Amino acid sequence: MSRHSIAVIAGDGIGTEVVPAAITCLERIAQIHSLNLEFTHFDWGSDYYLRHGRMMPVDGIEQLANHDAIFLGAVGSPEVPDTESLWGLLIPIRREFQQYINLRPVKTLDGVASPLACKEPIDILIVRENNEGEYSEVGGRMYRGLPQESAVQETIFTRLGISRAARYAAGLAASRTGRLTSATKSNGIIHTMPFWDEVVDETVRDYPGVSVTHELVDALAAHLVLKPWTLDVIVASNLFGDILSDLGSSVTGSIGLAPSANLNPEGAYPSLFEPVHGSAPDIAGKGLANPVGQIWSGAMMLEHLGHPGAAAHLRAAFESALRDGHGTRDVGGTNSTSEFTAAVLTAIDAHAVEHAGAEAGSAAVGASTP
Ligand code: GGG
Repeated sequence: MSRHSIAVIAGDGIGTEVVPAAITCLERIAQIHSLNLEFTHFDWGSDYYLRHGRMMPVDGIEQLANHDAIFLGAVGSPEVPDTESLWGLLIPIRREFQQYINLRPVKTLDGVASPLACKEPIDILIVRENNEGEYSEVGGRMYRGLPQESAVQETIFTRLGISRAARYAAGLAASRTGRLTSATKSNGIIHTMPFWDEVVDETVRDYPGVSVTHELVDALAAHLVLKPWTLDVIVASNLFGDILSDLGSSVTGSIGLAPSANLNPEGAYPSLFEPVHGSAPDIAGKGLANPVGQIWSGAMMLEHLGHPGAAAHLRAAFESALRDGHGTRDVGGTNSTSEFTAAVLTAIDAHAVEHAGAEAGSAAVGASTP
């Protein structure tokens, strides 16, 4: 029996609702596929901050380092400054564990209506650079409260950071259609973005079957809304990737559906799996949250841990629950979080025979989408 220790940080708001829902599904999948998933829960997040003045303990990173993967819900609370909730937990984890790829699939699912008039299927992989770029603590504030108050925020791009994101994205593109789109803004951002373009081009030259198109991020945002089905793999900086993936998931029906994997592709450190959505304080505690993004992130985690058959089984289950009309309110349905989770559990059992023992291979770590 394969054993994996998984650190769980449900975090804030709806994270505390969708994480237990997803773990129930993962436990059922583990039973069927003879996996031993050991979940260790950490009560870190905004409530912890209000009690201790920090989002996680001083030795939080060391505590997480002993696990095979990290399963995160959401961070963010109206009672805690956003800079604290993000820079006190998620960003240090991404950086300390060199999770330099944030893989964010964007895909239409049967049973979920897209707001777009044209119903062509969408199947995009967004590769977001996850360790540098616009997310930088370099800078500062001067003359607070005075008329000359000013703020400087430096954007940091390195050859290493750009090339490893481009290499990962090109590898994915090579295993799919060979089409890679790079998000740029080299007409306006005149130092970092031409550098980004050059390093992407140099890197992609090593992949003869891959052609890269540079699209200005504003035009690419419009492209995602007007003709998303013509896009395949997108590589983008930290900020551009974050914005494009929220937009992309909304185009497929709801940000509540969107999963993500924060990957250390070398496996030297644990990778982290989380839905793209945040803590959604407006609906927290009401049983309205859509657990698909969290469950799908769980499937990406299973795939990363070397269990593509179990991952495919879990994806098939939530897909079939959606197809059968069991949606939460954000996708036009009437299910509560627990009703939808019950429908996924039923579908897991219904698909057990066809998926049990089928550990079919996949092309890239965490890349497979339903
Ligand atoms: N699901 C994790 C979460 O709560 N994310 C909120 C957020 O603001 N993330 C920013 C980011 O991914 O950079």
